[in-house]
Amino acid sequence: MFVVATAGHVDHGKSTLVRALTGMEPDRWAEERRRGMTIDLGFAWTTLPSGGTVAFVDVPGHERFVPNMLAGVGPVPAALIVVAADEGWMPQSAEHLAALDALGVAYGLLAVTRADLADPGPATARARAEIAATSLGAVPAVAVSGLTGAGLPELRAALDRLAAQLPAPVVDDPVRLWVDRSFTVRGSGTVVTGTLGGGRLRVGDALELAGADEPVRVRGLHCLGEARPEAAAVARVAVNLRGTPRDRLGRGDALLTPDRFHHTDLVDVRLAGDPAGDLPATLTLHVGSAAVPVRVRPLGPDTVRLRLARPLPLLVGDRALLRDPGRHHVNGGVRVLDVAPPPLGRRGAAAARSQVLAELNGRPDLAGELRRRRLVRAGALIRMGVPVPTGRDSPAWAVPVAGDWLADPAHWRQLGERLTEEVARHAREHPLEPGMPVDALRQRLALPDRVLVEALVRPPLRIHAGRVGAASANALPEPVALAVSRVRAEYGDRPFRAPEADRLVDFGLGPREIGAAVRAGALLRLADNVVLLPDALDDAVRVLAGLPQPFTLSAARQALDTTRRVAVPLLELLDRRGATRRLPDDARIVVT
Ligand SMILES: Nc1nc2c(ncn2[C@@H]2O[C@H](COP(=O)(O)OP(=O)(O)OP(=O)(O)O)[C@@H](O)[C@H]2O)c(=O)[nH]1
Ligand SMILES: [Mg+2]
Repeated sequence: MFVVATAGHVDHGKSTLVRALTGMEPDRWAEERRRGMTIDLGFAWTTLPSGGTVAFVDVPGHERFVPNMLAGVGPVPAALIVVAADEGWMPQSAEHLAALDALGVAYGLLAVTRADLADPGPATARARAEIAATSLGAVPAVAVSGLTGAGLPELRAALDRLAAQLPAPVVDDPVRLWVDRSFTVRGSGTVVTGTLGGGRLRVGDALELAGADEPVRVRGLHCLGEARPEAAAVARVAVNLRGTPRDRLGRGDALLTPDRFHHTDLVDVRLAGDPAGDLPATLTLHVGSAAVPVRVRPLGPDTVRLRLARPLPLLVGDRALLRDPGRHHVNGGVRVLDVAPPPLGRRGAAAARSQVLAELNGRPDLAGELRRRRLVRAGALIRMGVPVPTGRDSPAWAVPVAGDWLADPAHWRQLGERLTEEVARHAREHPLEPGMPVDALRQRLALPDRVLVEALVRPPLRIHAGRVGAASANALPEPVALAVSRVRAEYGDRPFRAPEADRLVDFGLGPREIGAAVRAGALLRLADNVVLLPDALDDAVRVLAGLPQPFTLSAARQALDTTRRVAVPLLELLDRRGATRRLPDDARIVVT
């Protein structure tokens, strides 16, 4: 199927022509038929000589209804421009053409209608000249009469040729169906219609709807009045939604493949039209079938930041249009450069941003995004419309550094260096701690995710017990090593005597130092403030094994030449380690 939108001044014969081509009535409303004027979008379709189908989105020409016209042409890539032979080029001919141009519509046809009333020559010449200067370029022209039917076969043939020129739709693309109508069908519930420009819809699909917490389900699908299990782009579709109240959505909403779009209310765009400095502070942004008020902040000569009154699912590269509703003026098209732009807080940030934007062209550019964002999730980029290659063909810098995080290679290297510095600094400032806590590092490096810290740790650094330190974390900090060596010097020949609390203080062994020494295996802690040199355990077993078995606590104390303060916890430790066993009468034996 191929979809084409009409365009042209009021009363120039658009609806009459669609009616003559399709036999269907595009003016759906009684009021439209009473007034002989299109107010809202109309839909009709027919089979072309080739056997293909063309669906028309018929738009109103009256200047009051330009927003409706824009909702109709927004999602449609081809236009049938209608000019009346007897009236020629008129204001809304120009405004509609400006809109098509702003949206970058590249495929079209000119139909000069009411050719039974006047010579179509002058109107044709003028219209072709106007159209040639736009994104449509040179278009074929056909003189027709909706009244007599003259020229209709030629027009049908021209529509067939136009259809053959259109680029093939990408049916693997995610779905972004801009809703142009919503209504209720008795017994079925809410139905929305739209032009499916890419992707595929199936009955049963779950789709995302901005502002809804839950996905909406496709209960039924119709294409051109026929029920279908599935519809692939390009197609006019009517989607019956399960359990979605009619007032939950309408024109300007979009049904989306879940998790594939970023809803944004802030975009940086390039202007093709009025210069940034000439734009009023508030305008209306038209994109797809949506029309949203925006605040305009000029950044460069042809770049602006737009703050949208409500978020839209926009992608890098999207074309949209700015219009001043008060002045009936299409200010021009815009091309979306960034759907997640950085805040402009600092002084000079706007100027710097304008330089960045000057380099962008709206074509998704993964390497550039990584350079600018430095660290970003692949999923986030995909939702912005920047494809991320996967599999064997992807370049090394497009492979996630952790989870689905992608990093600019230079930035990642720098982060690795900073991590090493931070760990070294932490070791200097907290010599007794066994490394820097991962979360403290995460904050220090302003990283959004702990897995990034983990991925940055390289030998000789390592993560142990939630901290990042040197792999040789067993090495003692210098002051503690000194204290331990003094213990050894003083107690080496009486290994079962533990220094009293005040001696520990003399040595400089407070609770933290003792903790560090114990973790490093330089001291053995039997109880609070009761420490021995680590070889004491093996020595004790040897001494105790020399005693008549079983032996009492008092015999052990004497043999070890120590006090109860040491003997009691020492024997308990040996019990726990299975070196000794305590018998029911409290005597012990050495387990051999
Ligand atoms: N003689 C003659 N009259 C025509 C022709 N086409 C349209 N008309 C008449 O022109 C008037 C306007 O036609 P429409 O088809 O409603 O025009 P339109 O472009 O759809 O108008 P809007 O939707 O309001 O913008 C009607 O009275 C039609 O009967 C034609 O080819 N020949
Ligand atoms: Mg009409």
